[in-house]
This record gives sequence, C-alpha cells and structure tokens, in this order.
Amino acid sequence: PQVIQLSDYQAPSYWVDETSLCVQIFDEYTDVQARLKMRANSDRPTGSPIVLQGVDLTLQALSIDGVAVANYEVQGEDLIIPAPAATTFEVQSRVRIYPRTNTSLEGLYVSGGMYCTQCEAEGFRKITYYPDRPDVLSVFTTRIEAPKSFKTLLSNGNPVASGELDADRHMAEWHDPFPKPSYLFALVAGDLVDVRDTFVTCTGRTIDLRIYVEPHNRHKTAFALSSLKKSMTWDETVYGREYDLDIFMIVAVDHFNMGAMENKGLNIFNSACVLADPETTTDDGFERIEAIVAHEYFHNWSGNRVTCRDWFQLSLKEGFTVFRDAEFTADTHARAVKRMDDVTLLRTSQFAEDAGPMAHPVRPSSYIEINNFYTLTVYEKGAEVVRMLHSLLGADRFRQATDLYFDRFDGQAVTTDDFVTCMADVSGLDLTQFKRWYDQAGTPRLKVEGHYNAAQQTFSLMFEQFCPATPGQPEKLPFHMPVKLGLMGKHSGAELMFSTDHPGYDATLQTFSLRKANDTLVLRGVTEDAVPSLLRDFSAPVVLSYPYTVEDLRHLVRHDSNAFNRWDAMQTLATRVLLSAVRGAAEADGLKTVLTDAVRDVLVDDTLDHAVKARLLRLPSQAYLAEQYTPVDPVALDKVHTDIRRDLGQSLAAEWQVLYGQTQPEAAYVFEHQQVARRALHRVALSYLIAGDHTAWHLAAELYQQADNMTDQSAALQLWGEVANEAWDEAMNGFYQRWQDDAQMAEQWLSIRATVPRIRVPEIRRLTEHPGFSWTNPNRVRSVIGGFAMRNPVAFHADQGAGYRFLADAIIQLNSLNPQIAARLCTPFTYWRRYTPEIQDAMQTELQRIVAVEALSKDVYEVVSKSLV
Ligand code: BAL
Ligand code: ZN
Repeated sequence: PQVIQLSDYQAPSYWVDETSLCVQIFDEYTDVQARLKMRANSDRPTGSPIVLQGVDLTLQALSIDGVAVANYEVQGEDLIIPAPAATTFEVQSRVRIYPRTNTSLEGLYVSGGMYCTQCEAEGFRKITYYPDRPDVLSVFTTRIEAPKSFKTLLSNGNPVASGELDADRHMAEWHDPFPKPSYLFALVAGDLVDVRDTFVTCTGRTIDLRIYVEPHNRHKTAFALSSLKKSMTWDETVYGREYDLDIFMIVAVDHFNMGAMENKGLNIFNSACVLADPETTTDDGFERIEAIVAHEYFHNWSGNRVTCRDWFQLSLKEGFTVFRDAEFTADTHARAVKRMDDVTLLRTSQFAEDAGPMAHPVRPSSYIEINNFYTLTVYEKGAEVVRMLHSLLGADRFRQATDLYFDRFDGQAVTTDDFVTCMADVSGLDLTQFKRWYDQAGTPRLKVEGHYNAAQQTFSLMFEQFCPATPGQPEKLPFHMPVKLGLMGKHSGAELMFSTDHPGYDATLQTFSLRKANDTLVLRGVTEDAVPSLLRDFSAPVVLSYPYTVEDLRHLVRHDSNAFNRWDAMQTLATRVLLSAVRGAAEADGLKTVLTDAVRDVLVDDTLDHAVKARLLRLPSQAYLAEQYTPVDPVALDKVHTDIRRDLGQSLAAEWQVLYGQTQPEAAYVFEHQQVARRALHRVALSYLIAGDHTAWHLAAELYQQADNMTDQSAALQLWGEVANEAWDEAMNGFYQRWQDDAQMAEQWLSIRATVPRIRVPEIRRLTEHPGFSWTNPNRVRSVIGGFAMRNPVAFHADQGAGYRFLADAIIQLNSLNPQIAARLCTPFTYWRRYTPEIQDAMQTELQRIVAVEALSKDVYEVVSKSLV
C-alpha cells in the first residue's frame, strides 16, 4: 500500500465553491447526483487534471458543464479527468451506492434501519466522487429523497425545503452557508423522534436544539440536551465562541465506529455516548457523555470554523478540542480529580503507544491509513501539548491567542504551526523549540536531583532530559518543557518560599521552562531542607524520576499543597512496592508494610474529599505496571497485584468495613459530585473487602440487589464476578433478561461477562454466538473482544496463547467487515516485544498469520506490518 507523506503536501489544483447533492434513497440502492462548481486554484500550475476520489461507487454519468466526459482514468481511489479549458466549470456526476451492505460504517450506511453517514476522515469518497481532502471547503446544498417511512430527513445547515414527491416518497433540502470540507458532511434518514429545546446565545439569538433518537430512546435524551446547553454557555464564557447556525442537531445511532462526530450542525453520536437516564447510566457514563457532547460541540469552532489543512494536522483540532473538553469537565466538576483520571489514561495507554511500534509524533509525518492515527497520541498527548502552551502563556494570554487564532483563520484550513504562531505572536515567547512536541515521538524522560545547602539556604535542582528512540527517529533534540514546582519543608511540611535568578523560572506561574538537555535551578532563601514537589498537575507529558525515599513520598502524600501531586506521590509509592514484589526484591516485604501504613493513613483521614480519597486508595492498574518493566509475565504480574490487594484487604479489614459502612447511600440517586465521589469510595472499600476475603462477595450481591442505580449495580456485578459463583451466574442471567432490549445495557452485560478474570476462550467464543452479540456492531465487538483482549489481562494471557489465537481469528473475521475496528483490535499484539519469550513467540505467530491474509485491509496491514518490523 501507498505511504502518504506530509512532505508531499500540495495545495489543491481546484477549489469547489459550491456543492449540490441529490441523494435518492431506494430499498436496494441509493443514487447520488452531485454538481460541483469548481474553480482553478490560481496558485497552482494551469492545466492540471481534476482529481476526484471515489471508493465502491458505480459511476453512471459524468459530465462537465453538461458535456459528457468519457476520457477519464481511474487510478486506485482517484478518478482523473483532463483539465477543462475554462477556469471555472461545473462537474456533474451520478453514482449508485449500496448502503445496506456497507459494513465498514464509513460513507453512507444503514444502522438498525436508519441511514446515516460517517465521513471523517475519508468516508465521503464512498458517497460520491469528490476532492475528498480537508483543505477543499465548499458551501453544501443537500436534497434527500426517500420513502415516507423515513420520516426524518436531515443534513447539515438549515432546512430550506421539504415536500411530497408522490404517494410513497418525500424530500427535504438543507443548505449550509458555512464552507466546509467533505469530512464534515452528514446525512440522516430514519423513523426518528426528536426532543427539542432552545438556547439563547450571548448576542440574544435563539438556537433550536434537537436530539433525534429512535422512539424507544426518547426518555434517554434529557441529560445530553442539558450537557449541550452547559457546553454552549461555557464556550461563550471561556472562549468567547458563539454558535453560528440557527439549529443544532444530535442524532443517536447504534452502529458507529467512534464515539461521535462533529458534522456541521448535525452531530452524529454512537448511542452509547449520548443516551442516558438515571436508571441505566453509570456515573462514569454520565461524565463521559457530558464530555463527548461538549467535545463535539466545541469542534464547531476548533475543527469546523477553523479546520485542518491535511490529515497530518489532525491534532490541530483534536488535541485542542480534548484540552477544551477536559477544562470544561474540570470547571464543571472537580479539577484535580479530572487531572488524575486523564493522567492515568495518558500514562497507561498513550505512554505505551509512544513506546511501541506504532509510536508517532503528535503531528505524524507519514501514514498508510489515516484511520489508524486517531490515537491517544494525537488526541490526549496533543491535548497535553496545548495544555503546556496554556501553562507557558498563562490563562489570559492563552485566551488572547485563541481569539487571534479563531479570528485570523476563520473559514480556513490550517496547520499546527499556524496555531503555535498565534501563541508566539500574542506572548512574544520564542516557541521554535516548543514545536518539537509536534514533531518528535516518544515520551521524554526527566531526571531530577536535588541538593539542600543549609549554610547558603539554597535548594538546587539538577535537571536532565532525554527521549528514547522511536521508529524512524533514533535521535531526539531537547524539548521545551514547563516544569511546575514547589518545595515542601521536610520538617514543617509547609510550602516553602524561595527566589531564583534563573531566567527560565516564572514566579507567577511557579513554572520552570526547561529548554536544555541539562540545567540547574538554584532556589534561594530556602529556610529548611525540602522535598521537592515536581511537575505539579503533570505540567509536561514526561516520565519523571527523582530519588525520593519512601519517607519523602509519604511526606508528599501527607503535605503536598498540590492535590494532584499528593495523589501522584501515592501512585509512585504503590508502583515502587508492586514492582519490588514483581522483581522478588529483598526489600519487598518491608515496602509492603510502608504501603499498608500509607494506605491506612489515607483511609482514616476524614479531611479528604471522597473522590480524591478513592483515587489515593486505588492501586496502579496492571496495564500501567506492565509499562514499567520488561519482560512482562502478565500472569505473574496479576498474582503480585492480587496478593498485594488481598494483603491490604486483610490487614486493614476493619478499616475497610468502617469505610464501607460510612459510604452507604443516604439519598436517592443523583449524578452530582458528592454522590459520585461517595459511590467511588464505596466501590473501593468493597473491592478491598472482597480481595481480602472472597466470602465478602455477599456484600456485592447485596449491593447489586439493593442499589437504586446502575453505577453500584454494575460495579457490584463486576466485583462479584471476581468470585464468579453460581449465584453470580443467576444474577447475570436475570440482568440480561431484564435489560436485553436496551442496547446500552446489553453492551454492558457483554462487557462484564468478557472481563471476568476467570473467563477462558471457549466461553468467550460462546459469547460471540450469543444473540446479544453481533460482529457488525462495533459496540458489541468492543464489549466482548475488546473487553477480553484489552481489559482482562489475566484471561487473555492464560492457556498458552489460546487468547491470542482467538483475537487473531476475530481480527481476520473483522478485516473484511470493518477494517477500522479490526485494526483497533490489533493493539494488544503491538506490544508483543514487552513480554516473556514464550509470549513473544505466540503473539508473533498470530501477527504472521494475520499479515498473510489475502485481501488484508490497509488499516490492519499498517498496524501488523509495523509491529513485525
Ligand atoms: N472527529 C472525530 C470524532 C471526534 O474526535 O470528535
Ligand atoms: Zn474530536
């Protein structure tokens, strides 16, 4: 397959000023007529051929200005038409497509009887021939003709016409005045109901808000609507961004490859990421839905009004928008807690990506299949890069810079460089070196040492940074990284004052800008020895090492004035204990005692916020620990993890019981911080009680039976599942009987089954034959195959590679149905080199088996072939 290179980028030879589509939906097929008003780009050589992309289209007619074109050529996905004499002209085409058999869920497809689209990144070419690239922006008018049974006919923009065609068919026409690239096109035709609301913008305009769902989901729309309104207010207040069209629509569909899609004025959502009600949605679910609704809404400016020049710039919109949605959640709920959760994800999964064969910079320089680059690196690390700019500029200048960015580039397709230039222009900072964050892959290592000089009252911090090699990037240059820091007095436990004459330290922001590979920061006026609190709030996405003693870490857990760093110190301490046990180190037993004492301190501390406390008490996950050393034996790791949880459960049994009692519900379920935090802590207590004594499963059974909410019920089923007795089976069967017709609940049930540690391959195979499972529904695939292979390490790695064979079989089956999903499921295999030799052999065998498959999609080929290099 062809490798696409950033360095090959050229502006398009033709613009498309206007696009008119007529989409005629018939039972077996759909006909799409397109009229593209094109104009030669005067910056490009004259006489260039017109190049349009198309995939799986049956071309029925092609003309320019009414004259049939016969002398076109097809090369791969490109339709190449010789240059017309005129510089402006209209290309007219008619194609036939088959949405009912489109299982890739790209382009126009059918989900549960509803027609819908997914065009990002390159799905529009499955609808019609088009210059399907994000730098071609066009004003779209879309006419939809369909049988009247599809009552709802939607597209982008504002509705401009509707009516009857004949006794059986009707039409609707939509016009979107904002020029947009094809990836933001959307169309929906279905038998849907809408729930409506309005929002009055900061300038007094009333926006019509609608959520379209299948009738049985009407009761699950209120939360998304209120989240949408909150997001609209927040974007006005924090970024000065007002919504632009008169109508904003959200549609929920069951079959969707991603979480949601920000199509202009017509967001399409995976139903799991929008439908919610207090009976069936967990706390995490509510928070996720709120964040995704916000994320897609925020794209209206960061993505739609200002879009990407090419797909290498994906993080321009995604990194920025993830940063925006994270700040929205932080402002709406609990800032430090949101940061802990985001950093956990980054460290567990993005760091793994950065250390694996698919490692790529936030702005990649090449790809085979762009769908493989909707990654944690582009999204989450990209958001960290924007966060660092925010840290370096401070909130006020950052806001001035985003104002400048939206103003300067409104209606344009631009690059990450353009974004950073706005930051530099406003602040006067030299961000040339900073841009390496966009170009260099890998997670930098930051090594710091500290020295206190009592006579001079100085505390010196010696910094050293380096970044490991990644594929294609053997050598890295130093990064410009903001290190937010403080000193905690060793004796007083207080935050110490200091001054410094280092020009890289900004006292207002309490942040040191490290630019060199090695540097020393001398802090003066330090009245006692200190434990430094470094990288506060995780001010740069790096791996920090400092020679903390366990006493230092406990000191930080107790005293650090930065809530995030208190948690981080506890994570570091627990990681040290767990890894020493994995190594079978001599000091392991002593360390376990230290951990028990530290956990006890937290357990009995009544001053802590419940949400923070829950996170302080949770051990680092096995997935995170597996990132910290090689070679990994996941079964041995699981044993150490289980043993330490059991020991903590047993030695602090009385405390856990007290905590469990103290965190019992006091009021009916509401999704609000205090309750969410209490439930989280209740779960932690229960998990230790069961870990310490399996007979405590009856507490989980009671919780399951008595809870008035899905958060407690599903957590209880999961924890009870670790014991997995007959009563659990019965409860699970009852759950399925009760909820099988509710798509989100059926997915949750499948997921709980697939992540029970005791499950083995024969049972997982049976689960794929269960009526609730479907190979063509990505959510069901993610629940079962993803649950087993990505969220159940002990089961996946058990039985000498049986799990790997199962996963490879699933990938091969999905390769022909849905390549995007198939490629995602390859992730566990990409880490094969981290494991023990036997596991490496077994995984490599499966990778070889996959790469040998005939008609391998480029999605799967890219991941597997890069993994084997
Ligand atoms: N643009 C794809 C879905 C999202 O990131 O919002
Ligand atoms: Zn996004």
